[in-house]
Amino acid sequence: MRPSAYGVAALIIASAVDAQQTATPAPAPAFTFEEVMIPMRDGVHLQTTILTPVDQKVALPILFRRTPYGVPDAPLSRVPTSWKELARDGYIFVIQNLRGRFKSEGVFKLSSQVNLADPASTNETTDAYDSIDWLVKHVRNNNGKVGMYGVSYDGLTTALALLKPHPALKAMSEQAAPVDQWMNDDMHRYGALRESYGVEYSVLEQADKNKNTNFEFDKYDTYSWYLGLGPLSNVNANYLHGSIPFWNDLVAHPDYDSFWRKEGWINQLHASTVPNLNVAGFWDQEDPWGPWQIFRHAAEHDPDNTNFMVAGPWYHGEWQSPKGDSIGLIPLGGHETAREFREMIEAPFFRYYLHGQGSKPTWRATTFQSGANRWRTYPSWPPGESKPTNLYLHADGTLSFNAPTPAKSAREYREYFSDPANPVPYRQRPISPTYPGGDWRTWEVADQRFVDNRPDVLSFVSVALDHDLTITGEVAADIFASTSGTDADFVVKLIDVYPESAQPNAWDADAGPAAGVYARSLNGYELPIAMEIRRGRYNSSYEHPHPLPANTPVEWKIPLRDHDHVFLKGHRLMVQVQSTWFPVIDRNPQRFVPSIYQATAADYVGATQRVYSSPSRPSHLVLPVVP
Ligand code: PG9
Repeated sequence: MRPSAYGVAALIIASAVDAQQTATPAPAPAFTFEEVMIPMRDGVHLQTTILTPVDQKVALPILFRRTPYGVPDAPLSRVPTSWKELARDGYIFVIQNLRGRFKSEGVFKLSSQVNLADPASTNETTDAYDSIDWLVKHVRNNNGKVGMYGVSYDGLTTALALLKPHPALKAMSEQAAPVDQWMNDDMHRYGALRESYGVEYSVLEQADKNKNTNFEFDKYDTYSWYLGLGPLSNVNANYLHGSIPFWNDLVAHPDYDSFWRKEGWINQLHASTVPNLNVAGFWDQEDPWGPWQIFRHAAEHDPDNTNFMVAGPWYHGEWQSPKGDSIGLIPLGGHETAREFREMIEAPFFRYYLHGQGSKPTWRATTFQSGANRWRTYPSWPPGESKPTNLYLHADGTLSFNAPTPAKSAREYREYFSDPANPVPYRQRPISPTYPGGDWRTWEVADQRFVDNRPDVLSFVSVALDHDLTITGEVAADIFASTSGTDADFVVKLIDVYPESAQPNAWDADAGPAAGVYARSLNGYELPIAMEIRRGRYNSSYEHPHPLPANTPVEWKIPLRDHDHVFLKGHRLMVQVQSTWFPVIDRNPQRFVPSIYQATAADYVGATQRVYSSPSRPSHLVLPVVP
């Protein structure tokens, strides 16, 4: 990782900020600095930095973060932005490198496996336990209460402590933690490989113990690089040569087998074991799913109401950035959502549980509702008043709340030719490398007009809304589709289309900084609200992939996650359907093969895809509409 404040994806924001702080010598450190090697139960020592406020007068709680990205190794010159609100209350900040990273001993496996039945095993749950035990006994002037927090990997190591928490762990905030890397989040979407992320992240963390390593591309446009790479087997054959253990695991386990079931640590969580503030971004390009699963699993047994959910209009980790006043081009009504989150929600949460001041949240979920641009609190999630409402795709390219009728359905489907040799880019080319960052962070809000005219993307559009339409809760797609091949992917996007006028519109004046990938105006902007992919081989079983029957319509159920958005009056709804999303998702060969990692170039074939719309095959989205 390079020490640019928000460079290497937001995943490493806090660590990046820490590293940046260490770049200049500290004339007057805000914290005293101490580095220790904390022993684990198996004798491995973990490199840990302890930062104590220089003006500490009373015993303070510890805020503990565990990271693979590197800890500050010199005094900080000032309080990092993301800590400011917390630091006002007074904490001893402790940051630890995971085993096998930087000066920490042991091996970094990039694994979430936790086997509590094996007393001899060590994992992120036992390392958190052992570290907390050591900290409360050895850190001077601590008050015996520990909080854990962190974004993404640091959120994962936080959340894994839920499985066997140390008694001194009194509160935590997992933020964007993945929970099952085959089902969703960083590495796959329901078994469809996140190719560019999988390659680049595995290299980032496993190429060199002592640093974060950016994969060296020989061209800027990674779309063209991954296309030139050809079949996935070439990743190892031509570049990694088996040197990256996590990539080797991905390749060895294409299906949802016992390896991935063990990686899916969430299956062991059925209760709220520690007060937890789960945090998710609605436009998180890495881990949008995990926090909602942790929230739901912990809610299975939560008699003391200690399990909370916060979600906002954020890319991965944006809630720890200075402001969060826009997402891409889209302004957020003058709100600084990131600062507001930290001030109004995160700091009071830890203040209550670790300092015993203030009061417990009375809500179960708080969101920043996009479109309306306001904070909302809910006593339950999804809120009871949301009604699942079908939004139908029609064969004439329209979208409406009316089901297809026999009369209207003279034409029963729309079709396109999906060509793996010319896949639909997931964002506008050139597609820069994932790391060290850039437009990767905001691609999920990019104006989808960049694919509007592709013959292999179907768009369905509604009339302009005559009233605001609020969706709060889970969105899903239920598509009837066929392929002329024997395997296929379908990507579904729900889009908010801004009104168009020849004049600059009201939003343009205060639009956020325009990254190169965006159109310059919000006139007609096509803002994705929800996007997801399903891979046909896993339609009937995740464990045992099956070929699709060629030229036969089948039902595709595609979960599109939780959302809270208002489509404003005058806007239109759009749904786009396509079968490639490259290179964030690897190309489906479209001819069934036992493992896509073993596919040859000849296995990648074009196929005709049909999306049906008829009374018996009514492709639709299910929207949680608030009346
Ligand atoms: N999304 C990154 C990650 C988390 C956990 C496992 C693998 C990758 C991150 O931002 O840390």
